[in-house]
This record gives sequence, structure tokens and C-alpha cells, in this order.
Amino acid sequence: MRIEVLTLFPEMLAPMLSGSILGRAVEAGLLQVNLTNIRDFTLDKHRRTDDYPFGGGAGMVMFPQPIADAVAARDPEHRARRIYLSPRGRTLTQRVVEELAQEESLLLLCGHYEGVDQRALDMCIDEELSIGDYVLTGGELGALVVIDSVARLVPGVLGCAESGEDESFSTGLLEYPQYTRPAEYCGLRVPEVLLGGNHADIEAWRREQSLSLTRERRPDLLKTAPLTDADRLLLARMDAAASAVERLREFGVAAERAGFAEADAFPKQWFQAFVPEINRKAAKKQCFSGRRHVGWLWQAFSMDFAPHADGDAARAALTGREPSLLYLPDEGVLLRVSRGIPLDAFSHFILTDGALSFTYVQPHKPGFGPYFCERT
Ligand code: 4HQ
Repeated sequence: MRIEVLTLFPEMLAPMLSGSILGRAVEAGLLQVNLTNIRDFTLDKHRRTDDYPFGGGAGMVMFPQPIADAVAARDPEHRARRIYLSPRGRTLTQRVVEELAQEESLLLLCGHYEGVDQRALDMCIDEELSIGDYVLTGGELGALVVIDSVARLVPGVLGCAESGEDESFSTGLLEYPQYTRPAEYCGLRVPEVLLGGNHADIEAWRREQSLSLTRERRPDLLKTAPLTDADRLLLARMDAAASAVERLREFGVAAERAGFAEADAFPKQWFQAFVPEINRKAAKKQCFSGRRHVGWLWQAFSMDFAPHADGDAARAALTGREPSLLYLPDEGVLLRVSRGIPLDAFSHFILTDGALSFTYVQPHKPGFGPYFCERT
């Protein structure tokens, strides 16, 4: 890839092009960047490159002549895609970067001050490109952004370990959080799943993180991201969790969604803790026959698989200050709540203390429960 940059301040770009990954790409010949000082082309006897705007107004406007001559000298056969960096242009996105990376050569024109004479653009430029809705002092930073983002898609620039694909914008989602050593820093631990080495679990955790971050911060990306049915199911569960959290907030209870791996493990864990050994075989058959265990809960109770405990002890444990786990079986959602929740918050739920010692179950069938029970 060849990139020609026309600017009044080539010294602004040089350091970026010699450092790190871009420097390596230039040295390896994968990327060729040529910096041209527009001032070298001025025919003005004082070497000026700009003047006051006709019609008045603030700032200076760059002459068309030095620009047109510089473009003609550097791209005489108009082989390059000629771009002017400007807030008026099409906004640069990864889509546009991918498109530019297909080109054999680019010419980037950087304006300074108030901009350039419109005739220079009309005569020489194919398109205008903006790097975002804000105003820079010149197009040089914009040109560097274009060079950097395009270069990393040129084969070989990143090396085979780090491909330009498989990151934020190529998956259409925001990237999951990354961690490295140490496993604990300032009391903050790396999520346990990443230390375990189970690659399927790690993939699932990362996908959940990506989906959840994107849902919170860039929901617009979900409209175009390639999503699987499993992704859509997770997103629906996140929506359900969010509305549950919102409902609880109205009751003055702080709540936080637990990860889906934990949520999915909860029914089994609960079952182990509260259904006595002697009842498990029969209870499993009755309660876990359905696809998502809907109804398994109240069955476990109504069929007396889990014994009813002293209601007062459980109530005390669950409405006190102990952080509790709230499981919503229909939604497949597990929440950590700051304290016990009001009994009429949901029609159908399990609330246990953090240690899974006591549980409170609100069955979804009227006429049953609520049930309290104690770990067996
Ligand atoms: N400028 N994206 C004004 C930009 C800009 C942007 C470049 C400021 C051109 C004359 N360039 N000059 N935003 O703000 O690319």
C-alpha cells in the first residue's frame, strides 16, 4: 500500500510513522508513506501558502496553486484515491477503513487553518473524509488516523498472531474485557473462569461479556452485528434481568445480574442444597423433565420433595441485611440483591441467602406456598 500525504507540517506525522507497528510495516516495505510539504510547491515570492478569505471572515485559506501542483507532481496519472480530511466528509468507520485497505494507493490532503480554497478540492479531490464530529486544527491527525487504521488491515502488518479480524468491529460487537498477570491486583481478582483453562467456558464468558457491553453501551451495533440464536437468547435474558433490576430499584433494593454460567448452574446447586438425598431421584424425574425446568421449583415443594422449614428463621435470614440470591426461573436470571425483597415483588421466584442456607420460594401457581426451607 502506498500513501502520499500532502501537508504544510510533515514533521507532525514523521514520528508516528517510524514508531511501533507502523514503523515496522514501513521498514518491511508493506507500507510506503511519502510526506510532501505543500510549501515546496508555492510559486509565491514570499513562499506563502495562504491568504485571507474573499468576502471576509476569520482565519486563513490555503491557495489552490501549491495544492494542485503538489497533487499533480505526486499523483500525475491519478492512480491514487485522493482524499481531503474534513469535518464535511463521510465519517470514517471500520467499513470505510476496510474499503480503503483494498486500494493500491491513497493520497491524503491535510488542510490547515480555516481550510483550503474550494477550487483545489473541485480540481483534485475524489472525496472528503471526516474522522469524527469535532474540529481539529488541521487534517494531519485525521491523516494519521486513516493511515493507522488502514495499515493494520494490510496483510503482514500485524503478524499472524494478531489478525485485523476477530476484534471489536469485525465481530460487530464491543470487545470483552482482557486480563493478564497478576491474578490478583490491589485485591481485585481476574474472573475465575479465565484462570481455569476450560476453553468452551472461556469462549462462552467472553461472548456474554461482549454482548452485555454492547447492549449497554452501543445498542445500535446489535442491529447489524451477526448474531446466533444463542446470542439472541442471552440478550433476551439480559433484557429480562434489566427489567427485574429496575423493578427491584422501585422497591429500594439494589440488584446486580450474576453471570449466565452461574445462573445456569443455580437450579442444580439449589437442588443439591435443599432436596434431601432420599428424594432426589424421584424429584429429578418429576422436576427436570421440562426443557428449561419451568415449574420444577414449585413441584419440588408441592410434592414435598423439599421439606418446609421454620418460616421465621428463613424469613429472618432473607429479609435481613444478608446479601441474597434471587432466581427467576422463567427468565433464567440470577440476581445478587442487597437484601431480602418484598414478597409481592415477583409472582414466581426463589430467594436464598448468599450461603444457600435458607430459601424462600414463591410458586407461580396460586394456592401454593410460599415455601421456606433450610439446607438439608
Ligand atoms: N479538520 N476529520 C479543519 C477536522 C477533521 C475532522 C481538518 C479541521 C481540516 C481545515 N479532519 N481542517 N474532523 O476537524 O478530519
